[in-house]
Amino acid sequence: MKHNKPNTGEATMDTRRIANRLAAFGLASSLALVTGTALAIPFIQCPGDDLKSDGVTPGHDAVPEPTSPNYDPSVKCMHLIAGDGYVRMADGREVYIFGFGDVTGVDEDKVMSQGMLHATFPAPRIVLEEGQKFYLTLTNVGMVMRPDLFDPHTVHFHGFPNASTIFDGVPDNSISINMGSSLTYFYNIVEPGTYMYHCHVEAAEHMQMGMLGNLYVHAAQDRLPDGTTFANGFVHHTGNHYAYDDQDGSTRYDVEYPIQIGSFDVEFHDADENVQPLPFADMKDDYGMLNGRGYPDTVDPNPVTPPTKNGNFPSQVEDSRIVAKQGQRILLRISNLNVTRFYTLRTLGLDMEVIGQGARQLRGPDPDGNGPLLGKNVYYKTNSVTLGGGEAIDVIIDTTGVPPGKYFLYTTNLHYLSNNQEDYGGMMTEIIIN
Ligand SMILES: [Cu+2]
Repeated sequence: MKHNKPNTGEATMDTRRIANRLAAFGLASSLALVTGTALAIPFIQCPGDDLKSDGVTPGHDAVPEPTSPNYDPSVKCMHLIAGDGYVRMADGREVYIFGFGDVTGVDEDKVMSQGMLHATFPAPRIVLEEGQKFYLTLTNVGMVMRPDLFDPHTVHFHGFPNASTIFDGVPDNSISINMGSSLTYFYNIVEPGTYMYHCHVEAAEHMQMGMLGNLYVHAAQDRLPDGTTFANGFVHHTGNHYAYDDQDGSTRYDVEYPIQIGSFDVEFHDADENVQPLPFADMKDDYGMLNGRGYPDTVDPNPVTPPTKNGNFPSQVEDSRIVAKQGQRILLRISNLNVTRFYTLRTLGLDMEVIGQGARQLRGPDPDGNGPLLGKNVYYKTNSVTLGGGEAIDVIIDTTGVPPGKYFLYTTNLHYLSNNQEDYGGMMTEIIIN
C-alpha cells in the first residue's frame, strides 16, 4: 500500500492499468502495444549466459552455456519474478498473495507473460554452495490483481554479510525494482549456513502477503578430497555432508530438510485483494503453516490442488515431509519468516540437537586464537525450539536406535494446529523413520 503518489502522469497510470487488465486476461503480448516505449524487457546479467547459445538453452535465460568463453563453473544464476498469485489453504480456501516465482531458463522476452500471476509460496527455494558467485536477477512483473499499486520489490538475503548495501534489498538504503524493471543481485557466497530471503519493500505488508523463501548454503567442507585429514585427526570422506565447516565432523548429516515456519492472516490478504485499508495493528494470523502449507498438506509430496483463481497454476510445490532411514542424521534447517509472532516447534519421542543459530555454528572461540585448536562446541539437546521472525536454527536429529515409525514435528502454540476454523491441521508435519 502506498501512502504517497509518485509523480507519474495520469496517462502513464492509465496505460499501466490497461496493460495489467489485459495481462490478467492472458493478453500479455498486448502489453507492448499498450505501453509502447515504456515496455521493459527483463535484463539478465549472468556471466557465461550469452546470446550466442550453444543450442542447449537458446536465448538469454540465466543459464550459463558451458561453451561460452565467459563460462565459470563457480557461477550460479537464478531468475525470479516478483508479482502476485493465489495459494490454496489446507481447508480449501483460496488466498491472494504477493510473491516470487522461478523463471530461470525462461527466455527473457517470455518472462513477463510467464511470470504474471505466477508467484509461488513459499518463494522458490535457493540452494547455494559455499564459494559460488551467485547472480540473482529479479524482474518485477507487477501485481495483476492490484493494478492500482505501483509497488517496487526487492530481494533481501537475510543474514548475508553483504560487502556493501547496494544489494541488500532494504529500499531505504539501497535500490528497489519498479514494475517492468529488472535488477541482478550479486552475492559472493563466503559462508555456509541456513538463511532466508524476503522482499523488504513495505515489509510488514509484502511479507505477510507471502514474499518469503528458504535459502541455505552448503559447506565447502563437503567437497574436500576424500581422506582429507585435519590436525585433530578428523578425516573427511567423499559423500559426507556437514552443516558447517566444523573441522571435526560434528555437524555431519545424511539428509537435510528446510522447514519454514509461516502463518497468514486471511483478513489481511482479503483486504489487499479487495483494495481495502490494511489492518496492520490488528494483524492476527489464522493459518499456521510449514513450507507454505497446513497439515495434512504438509505431507503431500505433490503440489497441493492448485487454486482456480490463477488458472490452476501449481503455486505451492514444496512439502515438508521429513524422511530418513534408521541410523541417519537428519538436518532440519528451520527458519521463521512470519510477521506476527513467536512459534515453538516440538518433536515427540525424538531429541533435537541444536548445532547452529543465525547461520553460525554454535561454537566458542578458538582457545589460542590462531588454530588449529577448535573452540568448544556448545550444541544442546532439546525437544522444542522457539523462533521469532527472522530467526533460523540448524537442528540435527540422530535416528540411531530410533524405532522405525511415524513421528511428528508440530507447534506447541496449540491453536495453530488448525487451518483457520478447521481443527487438527496447521503447523505440523511428519518425520518418517524407515
Ligand atoms: Cu515486495
